[in-house]
Amino acid sequence: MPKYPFSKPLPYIPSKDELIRVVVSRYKTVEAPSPTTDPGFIKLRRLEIVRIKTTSDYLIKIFRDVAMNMPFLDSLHPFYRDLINLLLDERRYRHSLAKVAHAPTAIKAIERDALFIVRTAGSRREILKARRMYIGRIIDLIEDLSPELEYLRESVRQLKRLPNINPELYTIVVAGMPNVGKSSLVRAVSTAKPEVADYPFTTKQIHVGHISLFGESLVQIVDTPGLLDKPLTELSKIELQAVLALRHLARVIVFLVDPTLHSGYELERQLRLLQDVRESFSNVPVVVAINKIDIASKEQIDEAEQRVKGLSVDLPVYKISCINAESARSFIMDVINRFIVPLYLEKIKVGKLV
Ligand SMILES: Nc1nc2c(ncn2[C@@H]2O[C@H](COP(=O)(O)OP(=O)(O)OP(=O)(O)O)[C@@H](O)[C@H]2O)c(=O)[nH]1
Ligand SMILES: [Mg+2]
Repeated sequence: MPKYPFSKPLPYIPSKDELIRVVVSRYKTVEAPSPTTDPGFIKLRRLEIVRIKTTSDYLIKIFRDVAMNMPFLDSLHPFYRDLINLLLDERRYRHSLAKVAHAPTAIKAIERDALFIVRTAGSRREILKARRMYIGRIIDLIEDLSPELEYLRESVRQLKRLPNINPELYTIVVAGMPNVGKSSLVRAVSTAKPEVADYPFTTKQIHVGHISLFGESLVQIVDTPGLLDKPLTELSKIELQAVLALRHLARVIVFLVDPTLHSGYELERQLRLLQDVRESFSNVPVVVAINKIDIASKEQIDEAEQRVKGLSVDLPVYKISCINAESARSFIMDVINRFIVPLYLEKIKVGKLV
């Protein structure tokens, strides 16, 4: 599976010091063979021209690679745009990239000036003066780019923290208080062992399982331990925004309720979280599943169902048991048929991609 959201690996960005070191040492080691009969001055001129061109080409390639291979933020999925907004200062990122992208033009100008002096030089001294001027201006240029290079280096470090989730798949997000059965649900319904992805701003990892639909892995189910299992007001502002980025991914949210007291949370508390999630993800349909019906009493199940229905009559409510894989799967297939298949058919009808 490729690393989302980038289509190619993030480039390596050298620091200012690395660049200066490499430029100086490479400059000295470039050689330009010339006939032994040539006078020393001619040899020096030929060598100097090759050194200047080689050094410029080397730097230009580095800066072009950075400019072309750093992600173009506008083309990323809104889920990733939201997370990147929290991780980076977009304006500064764009400015840094623009400055690096412009560097090859400035290098070419320095090269042109230096080559002119070398070609018209009448003495060894003039050539050495051109060398000092060329290297001096190149180092100034690198020094001048230093804050931008540093910022891009930092950006790469941050961008590597983005979770590896495919936003092109239809996503079911699972929420509910701790211990209500979220992981059991994901395990029961997804084909392979869920993949684990780090989630920015938390020490938490999310688990992503895949579900086949029409013979293709079109659906993913995301378990969010530690994120959508406590009152959202307890999250820091930045954590909350990171969690809310999930609304760009989620086509439906499955909210699990434990009607027994096994999970250790009163119904009241679970329903408050449900309300929280519904408000925060107001553009995403929420489905409630009363879990653990294998051990819950009829009274507990009825009470939970009535209380959920009391919140909103049109909230779909299921009764399931996640330790029974059949029950979990038929529940998820129902959710998929109801909320995802119509989107898929619509997509096929208009012939566009997700
Ligand atoms: N009897 C019964 N036990 C269940 C059911 N679903 C989950 N459990 C049990 O409940 C406990 C918690 O389940 P998990 O799937 O780990 O719950 P979770 O919501 O992922 O918990 P956190 O990751 O801690 O938030 C485990 O011991 C499960 O075996 C169910 O339908 N019936
Ligand atoms: Mg879990």
